[in-house]
Amino acid sequence: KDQDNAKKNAGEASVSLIENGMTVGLGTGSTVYWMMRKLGERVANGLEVQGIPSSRQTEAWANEFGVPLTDFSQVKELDLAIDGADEVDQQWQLIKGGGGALVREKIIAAAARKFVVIVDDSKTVTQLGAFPLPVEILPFGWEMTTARIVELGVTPVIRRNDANDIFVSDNSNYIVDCRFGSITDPKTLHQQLKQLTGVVDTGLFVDMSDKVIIGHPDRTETLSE
Ligand code: DER
Repeated sequence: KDQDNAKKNAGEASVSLIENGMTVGLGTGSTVYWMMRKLGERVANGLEVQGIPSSRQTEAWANEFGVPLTDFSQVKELDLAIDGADEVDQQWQLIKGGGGALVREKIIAAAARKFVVIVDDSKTVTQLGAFPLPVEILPFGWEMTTARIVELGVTPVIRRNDANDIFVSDNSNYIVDCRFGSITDPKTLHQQLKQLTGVVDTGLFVDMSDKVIIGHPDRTETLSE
């Protein structure tokens, strides 16, 4: 319950950053759910905004809550992107991808002038890596790609859904979760992974966060440059 309130506080606080006429990147996850719900209320009260969703789930919430949508054929850049994270360290480096949407989330974050991270207070860490790092890989030859990742000193675990079938992302790819334990140099590790044949992208969002909103059960804390 406390964590729900913390997520709700962070999600709702972020909506005050959205100004009339903005195009906004819409992240994915249960914290984003609260942002979408609040944004829908503001749209109902007259706010003009257009969003680009980072997942089918977020697209469904946009339709449910009445948030108008657009796409990258219509906008040159996003004024703002708002998204959750699985871990945030003290340099605001992120691990994302718990919700399986990291590839589109990173495209959206990279397209935004400002990238705002909304987390409950359980996500802040001194060092990244306790959360298994999601890495999206192509299905073709995934066993070979996984073998290449093993050479970085970790055993990737192919993500499966509740029916124990291999999880398939919105991009029709697979995800492996990599338990590095602690990640002292996220920039280098991302580059080492990203360059491997078969790897699409990683859940390391390095030097991308412009603002972090931390939700507590009874308040929010905003960190910005
Ligand atoms: O998958 C993602 O990157 C999501 O943003 C996710 O990590 C955050 O999930 P939560 O808001 O449901 O905790």
